[in-house]
Amino acid sequence: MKRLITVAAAQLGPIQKAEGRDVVVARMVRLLEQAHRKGAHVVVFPELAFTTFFPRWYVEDLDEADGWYEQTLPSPATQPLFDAIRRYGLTCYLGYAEIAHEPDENGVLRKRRFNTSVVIAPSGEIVLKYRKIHLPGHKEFSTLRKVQHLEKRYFEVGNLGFPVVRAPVGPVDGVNLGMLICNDRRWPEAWRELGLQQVELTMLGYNTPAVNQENRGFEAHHLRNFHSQLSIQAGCYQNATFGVGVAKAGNEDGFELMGHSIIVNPQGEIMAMATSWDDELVVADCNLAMCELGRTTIFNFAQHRRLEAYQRLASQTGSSAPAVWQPGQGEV
Ligand code: CDV
Repeated sequence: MKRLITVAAAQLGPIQKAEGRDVVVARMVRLLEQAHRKGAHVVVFPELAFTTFFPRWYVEDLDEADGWYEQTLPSPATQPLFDAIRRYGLTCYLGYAEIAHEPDENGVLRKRRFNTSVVIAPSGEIVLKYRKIHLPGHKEFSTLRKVQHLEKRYFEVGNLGFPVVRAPVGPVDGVNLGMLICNDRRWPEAWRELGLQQVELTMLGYNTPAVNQENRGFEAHHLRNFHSQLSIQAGCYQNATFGVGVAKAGNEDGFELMGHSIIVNPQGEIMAMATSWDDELVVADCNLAMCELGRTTIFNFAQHRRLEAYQRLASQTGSSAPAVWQPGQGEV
């Protein structure tokens, strides 16, 4: 039996450093209107959707950067977005920078900063929260880089694991919804955490520089998009889930972010793709029943996974060099 929902990737064009939330929220509301007109049930926005990709800018004192973060959701500035979600009866994925006043791992109450996403129900209620786990970049100003990537300065590692929830979406009573944020999409462990909870729709937003900024050797420009799509398509196929990867794209104060937002099916095929580096909505009809084939055959985890052979996965972080074989030694 078909379980059909219409999914929209709401790509955002660039947001300049000087631009305020009022301008961005109005653009997002326009995308929600379009999504409604096109019959979408769920809309996915990018990572850190309300601001420019601020981790490229160094600040000495993080308290001076509070303006990039949300202290409450909704706030007076973001309320129009929640009003539109309610008006159009949409489920929504939203990425934002979060300030939370909560105890740390030592039980000390303090101001904490996370790169966060939420699922918002058509009622405006927040259904599920995820805090980004794979934070790329560095903590201190780097003189080796042309462009800073200070996510490790601006955010703590997420402390909510990889949650999945079953919630109604449009005409379908229960859809297993999961989230990743940007760099997480490159890590198979993150997808597998969701796959082990039978995720059916994996939503993720990203801000990915259009060229590799690491400055450690040449990477051809087209590979940026290739690696992004490769990761999302493989994650969807290997975990029998639909996936929606949504960019913040374009030229932000002279720094380019790639676009190519995509909707992917559980076979790993791209169903729809953005073609601009601007605000753009792409839509696809997703039959969630398609998730069953992979989940019950080649990726039937209960039948085929071999935990006894995966010791390193949860006990070792960095790679280690293998034993060196010498001629005449025989089989190692
Ligand atoms: N915002 C990100 O997480 N960006 C990374 C870049 C730095 C590689 C990404 O994985 O797209």
